[in-house]
Amino acid sequence: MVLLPDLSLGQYSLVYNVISFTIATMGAAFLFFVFAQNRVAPRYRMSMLVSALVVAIAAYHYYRIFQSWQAAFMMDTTSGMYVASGQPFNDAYRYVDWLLTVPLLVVELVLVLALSRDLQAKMITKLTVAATLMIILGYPGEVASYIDTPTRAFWGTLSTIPFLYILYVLWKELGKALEQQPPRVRVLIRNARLLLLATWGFYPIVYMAPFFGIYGAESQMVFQVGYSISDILSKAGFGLLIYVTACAKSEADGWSQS
Ligand SMILES: *C/C=C(C)/C=C/C=C(C)/C=C/C1=C(C)CCCC1(C)C
Repeated sequence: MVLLPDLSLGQYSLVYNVISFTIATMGAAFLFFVFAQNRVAPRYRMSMLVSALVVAIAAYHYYRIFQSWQAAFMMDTTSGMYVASGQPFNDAYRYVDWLLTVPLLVVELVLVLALSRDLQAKMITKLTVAATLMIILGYPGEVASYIDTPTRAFWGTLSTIPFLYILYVLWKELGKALEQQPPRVRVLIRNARLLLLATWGFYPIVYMAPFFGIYGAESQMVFQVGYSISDILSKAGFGLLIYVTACAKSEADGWSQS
């Protein structure tokens, strides 16, 4: 179990507010993706539904993380610091969330392309298996104490292998499929892919905080705030780009809402 460091009022509140903000963002994104569905052609609605699922799952887990954060600390009036209450802070919610949402995010991206059934099934299988492996392999390193950098490095390296494979599939194989898409859609998908690279690439950097000499209260800040911001961009932000892509594809198909 990871020992919780003492936090100043500012540190405790920063994480508290960022998690609270994340719940609100995910909830709002859920409503948006549900209600915006009829603005795209029926064949792209499944992709929007998956976007909605992703942010709904995240909103739930952030709510649980929020509760766990509140329970894990208490104000020590003599020192004026937030100290461990004795109840553990459950970091597993985050990884359970990723285990569900990361495969769904790649499904979202592949679905909006409306590829041939065969190609679609192949891409989804490869990407979801790799995404699942990436998260499972990262977990033992995440829950290792931040002092135990060799364990973190070992699992982090293993987890990076499927991560690189995902990038390979998205650039190499999806790149080929992109050539058959209308020009505007090609640009949008390239942007979605870049957003995916930028936001997903941020997770391993946050994970490595202890390697940059960030320990204790600071590492707790970096993990919680860093992962929350990444989650907002990679789930709600990415879903928004998928929505814009679905609109462009609907238009290219000659579909109009009415
Ligand atoms: C909504 C949540 C998302 C998109 C989470 C993505 C997470 C990753 C891309 C995590 C990757 C990791 C590595 C590549 C190595 C170190 C361990 C991880 C799990 C942080």
